[in-house]
Amino acid sequence: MMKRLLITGAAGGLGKICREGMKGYADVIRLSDIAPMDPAGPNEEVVQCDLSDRAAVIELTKDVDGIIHLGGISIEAAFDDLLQANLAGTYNLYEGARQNGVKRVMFASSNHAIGFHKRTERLDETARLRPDSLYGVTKCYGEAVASYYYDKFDVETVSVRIGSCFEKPRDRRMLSTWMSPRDFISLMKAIFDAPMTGNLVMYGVSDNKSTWWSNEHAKFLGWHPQDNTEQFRDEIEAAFPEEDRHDPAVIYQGGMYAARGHFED
Ligand code: NAI
Ligand code: 15L
Repeated sequence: MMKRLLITGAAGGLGKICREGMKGYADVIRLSDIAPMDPAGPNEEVVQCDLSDRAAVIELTKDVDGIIHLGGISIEAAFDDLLQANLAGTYNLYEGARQNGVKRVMFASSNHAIGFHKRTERLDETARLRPDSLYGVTKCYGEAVASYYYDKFDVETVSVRIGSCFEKPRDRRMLSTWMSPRDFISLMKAIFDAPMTGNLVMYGVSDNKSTWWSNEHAKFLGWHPQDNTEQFRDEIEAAFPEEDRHDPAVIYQGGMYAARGHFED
């Protein structure tokens, strides 16, 4: 069993799911966020920390065996904000991992790293990076940092290009991109159970009938998603009008992220 697992972004949506779902997975779970969190329960440590503060992050990653890195800005935003939270934040995290000998990181990448691919394409890990937003660009950067820290320093990473991880799909697009919280947690466990991962890029998506992404190359993880969106299809199709296939938000996998103009204009 792992001694200490660090979860960044622990006050966020996925962070809360992880706090609950990973209970008992390690002797100690260290929870961190810039925002306040509920007080530590049994076998938990709570450390409030800004990922852009390098010295604090080096301290945060001490005596840690694995990291689930969820912290950062999770939507499109101004470059200067992304610069601190996602670019400096991810660099600091990997520096901490290297300096403190952390073996493996799960990096929460996003489908917005490849969001300018069309929905008619089926992608695997070899797909060309086609970010659909400044936010998506920061996820490409995170994947590149992970690659560098593996090749040069042996810090393993699984970069998971998460689709849409919420309780239920929220629109027609999410019938293809949805990942259930249950599948998210089983993937986190599979990532840290695996004897080795190297530097792996994969998609965080449930077993949806209409998926655009293939995880054939990641089968060695032994992860089998249990859920799919067919149970929600009738409800979603009744609630949202039929899509216009000429609409860029429908043409591209990133949806509105691809269709919107530049955030800073
Ligand atoms: P969220 O926005 O609910 O949580 C992110 C957390 O990071 C927040 O609690 C926030 O306070 C924290 N944070 C932001 N800046 C920080 C900083 N400078 N220092 C420390 N903590 C900071 O987002 P959510 O949905 O929980 O996503 C978690 C991760 O997964 C994010 O990296 C996001 O980009 C990624 N992701 C999530 C998807 C989803 O469907 N929920 C889809 C694709 C990627
Ligand atoms: C993401 O990367 C975001 O963090 C999340 O809020 C959703 O927008 C998701 O992608 C999505 O594409 O549905």
